Amino acid sequence: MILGEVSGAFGRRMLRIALMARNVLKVAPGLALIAAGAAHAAADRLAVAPGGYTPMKPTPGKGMPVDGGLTFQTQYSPTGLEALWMHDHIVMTVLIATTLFVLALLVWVMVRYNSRANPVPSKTSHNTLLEVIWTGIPVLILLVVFVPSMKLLAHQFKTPPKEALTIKAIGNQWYWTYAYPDNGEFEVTSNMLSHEEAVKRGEPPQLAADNRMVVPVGEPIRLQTTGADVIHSFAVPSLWFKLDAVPGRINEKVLFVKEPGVYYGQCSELCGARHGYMPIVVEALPRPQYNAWVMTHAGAKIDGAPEAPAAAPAAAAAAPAAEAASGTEVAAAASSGE
Ligand SMILES: [Cu+2]
Repeated sequence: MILGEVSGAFGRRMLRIALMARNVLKVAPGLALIAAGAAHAAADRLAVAPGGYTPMKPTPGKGMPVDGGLTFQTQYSPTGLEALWMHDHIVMTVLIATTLFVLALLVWVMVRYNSRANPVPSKTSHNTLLEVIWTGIPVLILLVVFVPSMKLLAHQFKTPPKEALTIKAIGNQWYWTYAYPDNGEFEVTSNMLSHEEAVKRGEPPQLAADNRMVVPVGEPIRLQTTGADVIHSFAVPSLWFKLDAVPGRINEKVLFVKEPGVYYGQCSELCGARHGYMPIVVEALPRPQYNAWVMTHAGAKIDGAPEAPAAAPAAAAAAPAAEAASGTEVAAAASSGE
């Protein structure tokens, strides 16, 4: 009897182990695919597109304000889409419904209880049920707004992953500099284009800059901001990004651009006489094109150190571009890898 129970339990355990093993085997090809995908992504990250870099032409109406625009710009980042959804579906719904309800109550009171229609007013001063309702419903409305807004806040300030590319935006009176510590520490100075020059290049006047902040598309970027003199603010409406650039400290937030394009913004903290003339231009490019742009700078490196061991095959492809741009490190890595 006891032996039978023991062997029954043993049998069940063996069956469970067998099932687990089957599940592991089922998952294994998936894991292999994920690993292959990761390796592919790592190789992509180091690929360099041939043909160097030509500034991308902006798409009219994309990443920039439009004439007669009433609401937010179309969003091109995950947090932007989430925020826009919250604005359109939650905040606006609550706002419109509340406004209409209060308007209806006002109209009802004015028509039904004016002195002509209701010459003898009621002396009622308390109604427990009504008071519970008009306290309870606003509390529920606040909860409905609170939950998604806290979620959005948390998503906006999520810590960037360890392998994220770091870019630093530095506000100066009155221009921006962009530093690329993971790409060989070069810096780009970005000044506003004159009205004529912007029009000539097919860009929106007062928003166009001579040098853009070029970023890779479809990956989280650790964007840090700081100020060189006074407080500035790095803001790009279509990417749902606004972060103060404060002297003596670094602020940090994830920038994620969902599709290639040119996105315009402006300094958004009153910073002095030419505050209105320090636009921000973010150009998001696929990795190989981004890497090609990186390689046009002296001393450029394709990526930070963590990727170095896997760099050989992609770096070999990168070598011609690297030599052209005198980026010796990648070329050296390529020749040592052969
Ligand atoms: Cu400023």
